[in-house]
Amino acid sequence: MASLLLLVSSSWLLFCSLFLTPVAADQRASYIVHMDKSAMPPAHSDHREWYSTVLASLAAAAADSSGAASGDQPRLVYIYDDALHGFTATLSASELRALSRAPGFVSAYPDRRSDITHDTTHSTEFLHLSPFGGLWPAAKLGEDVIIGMIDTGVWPESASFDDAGMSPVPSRWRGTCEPGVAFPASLCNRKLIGARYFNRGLVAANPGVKISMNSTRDSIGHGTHTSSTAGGSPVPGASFFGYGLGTARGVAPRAHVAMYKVIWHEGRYASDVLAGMDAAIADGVDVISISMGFDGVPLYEDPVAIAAFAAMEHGILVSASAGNDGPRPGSLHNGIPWLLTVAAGTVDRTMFSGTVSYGNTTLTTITGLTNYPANAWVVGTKLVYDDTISACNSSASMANITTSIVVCRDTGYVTEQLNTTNEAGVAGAIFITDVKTFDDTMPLPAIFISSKDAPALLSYINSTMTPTATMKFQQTILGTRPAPVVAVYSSRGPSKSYPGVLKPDILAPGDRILASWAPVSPLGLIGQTSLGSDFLVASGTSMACPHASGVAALLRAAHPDWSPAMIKSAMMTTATTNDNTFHPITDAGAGFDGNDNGTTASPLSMGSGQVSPNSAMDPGLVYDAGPKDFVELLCSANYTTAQIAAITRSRYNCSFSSNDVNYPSFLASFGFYATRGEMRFSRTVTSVGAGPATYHASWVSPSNVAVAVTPATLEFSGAGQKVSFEVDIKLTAPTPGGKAAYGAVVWTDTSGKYRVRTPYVIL
Ligand SMILES: *[C@@H]1O[C@H](CO)[C@@H](O)[C@H](O)[C@H]1NC(C)=O
Ligand SMILES: *[C@@H]1O[C@H](CO)[C@@H](O)[C@H](O)[C@H]1NC(C)=O
Ligand SMILES: *[C@@H]1O[C@H](CO)[C@@H](O)[C@H](O)[C@H]1NC(C)=O
Ligand SMILES: *[C@@H]1O[C@H](CO)[C@@H](O)[C@H](O)[C@H]1NC(C)=O
Ligand SMILES: *[C@@H]1O[C@H](CO)[C@@H](O)[C@H](O)[C@H]1NC(C)=O
Ligand SMILES: *[C@@H]1O[C@H](CO)[C@@H](O)[C@H](O)[C@H]1NC(C)=O
Ligand SMILES: *[C@@H]1O[C@H](CO)[C@@H](O)[C@H](O)[C@H]1NC(C)=O
Ligand SMILES: *[C@@H]1O[C@H](CO)[C@@H](O)[C@H](O)[C@H]1NC(C)=O
Ligand SMILES: CC(=O)N[C@H]1CO[C@H](CO)[C@@H](O)[C@@H]1O
Repeated sequence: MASLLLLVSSSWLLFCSLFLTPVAADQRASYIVHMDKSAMPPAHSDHREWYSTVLASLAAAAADSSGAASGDQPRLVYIYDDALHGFTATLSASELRALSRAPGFVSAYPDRRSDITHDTTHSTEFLHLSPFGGLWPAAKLGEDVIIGMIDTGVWPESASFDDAGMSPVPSRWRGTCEPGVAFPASLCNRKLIGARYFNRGLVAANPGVKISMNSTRDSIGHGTHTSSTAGGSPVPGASFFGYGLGTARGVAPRAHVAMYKVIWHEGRYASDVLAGMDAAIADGVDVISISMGFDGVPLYEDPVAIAAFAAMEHGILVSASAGNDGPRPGSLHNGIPWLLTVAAGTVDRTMFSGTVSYGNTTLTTITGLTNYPANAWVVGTKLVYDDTISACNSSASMANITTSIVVCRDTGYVTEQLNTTNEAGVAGAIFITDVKTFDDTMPLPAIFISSKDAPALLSYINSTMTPTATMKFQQTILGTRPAPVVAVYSSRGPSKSYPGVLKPDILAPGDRILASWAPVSPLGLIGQTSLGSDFLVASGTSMACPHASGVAALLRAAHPDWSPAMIKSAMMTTATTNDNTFHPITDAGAGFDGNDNGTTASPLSMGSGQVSPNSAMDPGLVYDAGPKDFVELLCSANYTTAQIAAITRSRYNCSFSSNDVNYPSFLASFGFYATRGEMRFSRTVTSVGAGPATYHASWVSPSNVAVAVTPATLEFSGAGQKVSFEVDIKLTAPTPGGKAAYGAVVWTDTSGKYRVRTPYVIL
């Protein structure tokens, strides 16, 4: 159902998730209960006492009605007050019925367990972050900003959490360093300023469960990776077994980090996620980064949506991963209008390269894919290619060539073939295969070469009695073009939970990202020897999200007065839509994606484009929106009063409703195979540039779409001024193949300094 948004093959993680028996229907189960705090009877001193009293009265009422002596009481698991008003408690069916009649009750639903499945040294440079100009110096590298991570915990000894040179813990910080197993409070410092863990929901649903690491210590690695990506200190000489060697640093290297561990080897529960986010809000974080999501839940039962609404009200920007279920359209989660939804793209570094050099008088060198974890060379070694052994599926057939490099054809079972060649004990293996990424271990020196490079090698082997080759490993190649490319696995819009807003919002580096890891699980293998590493290269929207969170933290430092929506708008309207070849960003999943023609990435895969931190610092105009605007959005969605109250924590009578929130993008839905349609959007922009300015509208549209912007010129006398306009988007003819049409509306100022771009999609 939900997943950790990291793609690492199971053999690298040795990760096992326990499947625990569900609670039988007649027993108590955990429920998340929303209460209307304004309805608290005045007799109670505070909400805690009120909730306890309500629960105690339930036990009595249920015991009376069943006539049974009740030894077993309903139990409070959590009391929430910042992310939502309410609690998690273990209730029987009759207690739940009694509770639903209690004054102040809003709604209740069972706690959700989601099975955890598996679905940077260089990335800061790729984002053009530089100590000499732009957002890094303007934001003092994120000084004084606090990033709250909702994740699997942290490995506090990692060099990324060294606090040398960090400013003191801000006095407004209300968080703690909660002691636990293998995690004394002394492990927090000026970098890692908070560490808390939440598993009471997990334990309540599975009485007697043994928690393998009952503390904030990360025994998975995911949280260590995401938190060091967002706000890790610089670590010179970082690499993953020699690959990607360089200085690893977070996007906001001077920001403080606080970890809220809510994901466990033993499972993940909505009640624990809510508790972690509730605490982050209360503790005073500035940005929340959450690299996971809940699939297929409505907004009013989605813990991320509920807590993110409260976070927005507290001025906290929430950045969340889109998911790794792409390129299927509509595969995205966290498609929540009031947070930033992040898709994953590649960076300009080919991480795992090796070379094969061969020839007699003239040497040919070809580059291939490898992750063999050693700085090894296999020099001048005999090459063997033979039809009888090239399937590389029998170690016996290779018995006589153990001092040679064997050339294998990909039979569709590369992992097994690698295993077989390793078992055979050959000196090395060259695989002819067009696979583009490989996350399993390579236990022997092996390189994948493309079918394009293979014929020359094979004819060389055929041309001489003693063909030889030299293989080199740990080659990291920079300047890969094109980059970024939207990763195949990155989940696509539209959003299922709120289809009226264009999602995802933005693209950030997520593919092959090097960052700190918990050195607990074996990550590499040479022969039969398992190797650990302090760093890991991982891919997924899990890795993209903390890049965006780090940029948001830098913007928070540079513009302390901006609302979360302003920060988000600045990131979106300045995002770049071209790659490093100056052509439109392409989509590795295009072709699979019914919404795309050819290879250009659509806004449904990359949102507004690749985040561009230095431009986001000074966007010219922003689209602001606050809690009231999103309440009007909820009012337009036909939710019940209780459903809206579960998100907003107060009852609104929805006298105003609008599905047209002031969002920096547009989504018009006319239905599949629509031949015509027209939609009007109202928007208000706020000038954040210095002095007077004049902006002119322009747009980019396919031939079957007509766009009109009224007025087409906006005048601003100075910073802070707001001006409104309307955008009419009209479909004049069907889009071929029932696909989505897309384009953009752009405001350009007369000085030529600002370009404020908002994409649109017609579905
Ligand atoms: C985990 O540690 C906390 C704090 O020491 C303790 O209260 C709790 O009972 C522990 N939980 C489990 C499942 O061992
Ligand atoms: C190995 O592959 C070859 C060619 O695909 C096949 O004929 C043979 O049966 C396979 N042998 C084993 C042991 O799987
Ligand atoms: C290996 O070499 C031995 C001795 O020359 C020979 O008998 C045997 O058939 C060879 N095995 C293979 C698999 O080629
Ligand atoms: C690899 O080979 C070993 C024996 O050497 C075997 O136990 C293991 O199951 C094999 N793994 C795969 C993925 O084939
Ligand atoms: C190897 O050379 C022979 C004879 O020159 C030729 O018939 C055969 O096709 C060649 N094989 C490859 C794989 O190039
Ligand atoms: C050496 O390589 C050249 C060029 O690839 C080729 O023409 C020639 O036949 C090769 N000679 C031998 C002895 O393999
Ligand atoms: C809400 O309900 C009204 C009336 O039933 C309907 O016309 C409208 O399409 C619904 N809106 C949504 C977003 O479902
Ligand atoms: C509901 O909206 C109406 C009209 O705006 C207002 O007069 C009334 O006070 C509101 N009721 C509540 C309970 O907020
Ligand atoms: C890959 C793909 O679908 N390409 C199509 C894009 O649209 C043009 C014009 O409609 C077609 O000719 C291509 O085949």
